[in-house]
Amino acid sequence: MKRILVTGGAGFIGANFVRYITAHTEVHVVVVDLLTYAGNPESLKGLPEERVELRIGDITDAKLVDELVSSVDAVVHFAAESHNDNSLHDPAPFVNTNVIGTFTLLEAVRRHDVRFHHISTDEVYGDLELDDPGRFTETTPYNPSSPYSSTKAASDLLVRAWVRSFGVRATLSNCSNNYGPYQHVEKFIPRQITSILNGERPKLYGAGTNVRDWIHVDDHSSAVWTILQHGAMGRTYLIGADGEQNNRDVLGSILESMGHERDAFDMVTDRPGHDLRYAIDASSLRNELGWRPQRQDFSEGLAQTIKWYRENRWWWGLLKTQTEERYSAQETTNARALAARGTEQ
Ligand code: NAD
Ligand code: TDX
Repeated sequence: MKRILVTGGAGFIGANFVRYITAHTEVHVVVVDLLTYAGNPESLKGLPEERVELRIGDITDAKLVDELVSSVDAVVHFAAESHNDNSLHDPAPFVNTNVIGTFTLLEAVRRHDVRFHHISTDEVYGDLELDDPGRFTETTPYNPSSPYSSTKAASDLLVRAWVRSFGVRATLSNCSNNYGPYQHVEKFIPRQITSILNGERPKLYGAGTNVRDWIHVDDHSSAVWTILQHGAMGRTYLIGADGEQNNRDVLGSILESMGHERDAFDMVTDRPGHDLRYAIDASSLRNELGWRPQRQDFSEGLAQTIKWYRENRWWWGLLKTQTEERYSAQETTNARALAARGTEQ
């Protein structure tokens, strides 16, 4: 593999993956990114120009996608609308980018017989009960809850169908919740860190008992690179690092390591349809491909992430104001939606 196309490479995980590839391989990377509210070319700052090329464009643009795909050995597909809260307020871009965008890429890789790796989420499996001893595996039935996760599920199924029907050389991975540098401040961990840095109280949805399975973004990158090199065609791999914690505990740790009381937060209206618990069994990836996470010390990863946001206000300062304005508007709509649901029952 000499030259790869990374879709969504100016987003959180995509940019970290491009950084990982640049540091650990000789591969030349072409990034295609629409630079939506979530994309930031500054996230690729400092990378060697002769190794990393940014093309601003839409993955639903079939002509552009065809041109880009025809010039590479593999495509790693991160581009997506990725935030559950936004999908509850305006699902249209989720259907467009996540479903039509993936379809457009699949048609191009089919035409040019190019290797494809599809990035997806554990949310396609729905949620687990808090007291369920089980975890998601590659054979757990799909049962997505939100417009976001249902469009990701749809995109996964398209990839599987293109493998089966057309022999497209593709692999898929479904990863748990990522954290690390360059994550948009709309997401849980950076939202809380940046609120505290701004002297504002963090906001916990509902009782904060919902569980997420946290993985450092560098471990996601190494897993994807392993699958790209050694994955079996048509296979789905689950990526996770045994990092289950409830939101209240994560927020307590953030507050504590920033010098505040663990309970110095506000409880706010819950997310409608809020998934209870995600948990990944990544044993296929470990046993079959020999992958191991290297960043499992959550306290250390969190401390480094807090340090990054503390030192890089230039990257998130403007985004923060816009994001909190959007959240204020969404909170009113959520409260109405929950109240309406209550009266129906
Ligand atoms: P992100 O929102 O930070 O980045 C998405 C990127 O895609 C942005 O740069 C955006 O500009 C770009 N994009 C959006 N629409 C586009 C379009 N039509 N054409 C071209 N580019 C477009 O998302 P992220 O958190 O980095 O997630 C990346 C991928 O990983 C997604 O597919 C997501 O479903 C998946 N994933 C995320 C997590 C997580 O915890 N964040 C976990 C598992 C899987
Ligand atoms: O302010 C908040 N308060 C809060 O309690 C925010 C933004 C979130 N939460 C809760 C909701 C979730 O239980 O924190 C948890 C994590 O929330 P998000 O960061 O929005 O992530 P989640 O909804 O779990 O989805 C993430 O992981 C799977 C990514 O955003 C998805 O792209 C990925 O597929």
